[in-house]
Amino acid sequence: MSLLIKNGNIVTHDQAYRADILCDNGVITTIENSILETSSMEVIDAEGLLVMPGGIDPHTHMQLPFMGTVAIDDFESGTKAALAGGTTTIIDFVIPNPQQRILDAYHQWREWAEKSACDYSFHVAITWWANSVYQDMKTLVEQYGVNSFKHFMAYKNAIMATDEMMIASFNRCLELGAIPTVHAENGELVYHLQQSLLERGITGPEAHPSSRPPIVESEAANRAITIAAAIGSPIYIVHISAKQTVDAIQYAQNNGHRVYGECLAVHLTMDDSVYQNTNWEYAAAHVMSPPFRPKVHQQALWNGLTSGTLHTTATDHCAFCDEQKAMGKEDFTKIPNGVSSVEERLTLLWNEGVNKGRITANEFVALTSTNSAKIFNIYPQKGAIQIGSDADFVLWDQNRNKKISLKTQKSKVDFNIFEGMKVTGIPVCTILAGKVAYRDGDVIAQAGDGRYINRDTFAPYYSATKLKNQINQAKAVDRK
Ligand code: DUC
Ligand code: ZN
Ligand code: ZN
Ligand code: ZN
Repeated sequence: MSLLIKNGNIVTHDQAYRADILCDNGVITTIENSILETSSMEVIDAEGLLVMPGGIDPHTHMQLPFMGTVAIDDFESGTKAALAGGTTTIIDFVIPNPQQRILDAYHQWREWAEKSACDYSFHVAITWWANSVYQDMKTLVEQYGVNSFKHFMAYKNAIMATDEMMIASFNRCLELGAIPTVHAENGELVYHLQQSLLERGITGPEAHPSSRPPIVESEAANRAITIAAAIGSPIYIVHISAKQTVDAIQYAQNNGHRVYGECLAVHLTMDDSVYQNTNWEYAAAHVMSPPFRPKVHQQALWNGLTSGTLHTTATDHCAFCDEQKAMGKEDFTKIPNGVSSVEERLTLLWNEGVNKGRITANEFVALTSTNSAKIFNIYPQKGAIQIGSDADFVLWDQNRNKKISLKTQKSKVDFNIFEGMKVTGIPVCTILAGKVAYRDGDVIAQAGDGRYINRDTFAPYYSATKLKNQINQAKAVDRK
């Protein structure tokens, strides 16, 4: 059956116009002023609504085994929450245990993700280094459509990547046409600060931000950028939360380095006052890394987005219930890190961004969808409303109000850090591959409706670097 979306106001990253859209076999086949409906079409009247490309969340952790527990939203509940929030594609993370073959970990995650209700893809984390890792990276790129590898510069004694590992891996990424990404926090410093806080008897969640101050993030970002620059590789930095990091990225970009920056909807909307709450459960619910920051950093993130220094918004969705958070009751360093927001990202960005005049509706589309599709090389299959693009849409009512609440959320977590927040501008219908996946509070898509998305290599960067190397080599030969 084909799907006809009539009378909508189409908004993409660079256009806004009124047209009808016809979808067949999961892709867009016609975009015209007026398309005649026939009996073989399911028709959606989008009068008064914005029709935008479905959201792409480039950073989620569904059912992640982490810090002695497993994130509560699995690939079914987490992707249903995504659809309810207007997101149609997630890029999650395969995180191998150190010494685990990364190809084995990849297959494990693929199996877990078969129950996804929205489309999905994977970044693969480099948590150790050996010849098998070097080999498996090639297999992942060439046979499994992986074009990005993640490096955790934090989490010492667990998954932390050292400089030596990053140098080897960034080099390998460049050879393969993949992009390295980093969680930028100096893991040695975080460890040191955590121990000294504990030694002073400070054990509660209020210590969490003190153990991970902004300089811990900007130092690591600078170091990762330097390694990438020395190698000649682009780099993507996840969940930037601090002004100093935005400044470091801008400086590198001004010097010709291809640095991409991501920030989280939660960091844009919430500040560090949450850790001062004397209710342990409340403060612990907000423990994530990097932590929430003072307001001045939020402004720097918004400035980074509007100036083009930062490119994407994500969630780092990693949901833990109150009893999981309680694992750190005696020691804040044992509180599982992570918050839930895959369902709220778009509405938060609209409410705080578009409604407050910080970004335009076109920029909203770029920041929630198109830029991620371009950076991770799935544009215009995703992130676009073009003939041949996947028929993934969010139908947006910019005048509808909602109070965010645990009572209506799809996520399995047992609290909502945005409880009671009033927002204006919400998704009323989400369409995945030409089928209604969510409408008016109900998720219609089923487990398994999501498809795995292959991502191709970055030939242009690779060719440019290869060409530069060839020229340098030729020059070296000339000089001999
Ligand atoms: N930060 C979190 O808060 N959770 C998951 C992983 C991470 O880096
Ligand atoms: Zn991270
Ligand atoms: Zn993460
Ligand atoms: Zn509970």
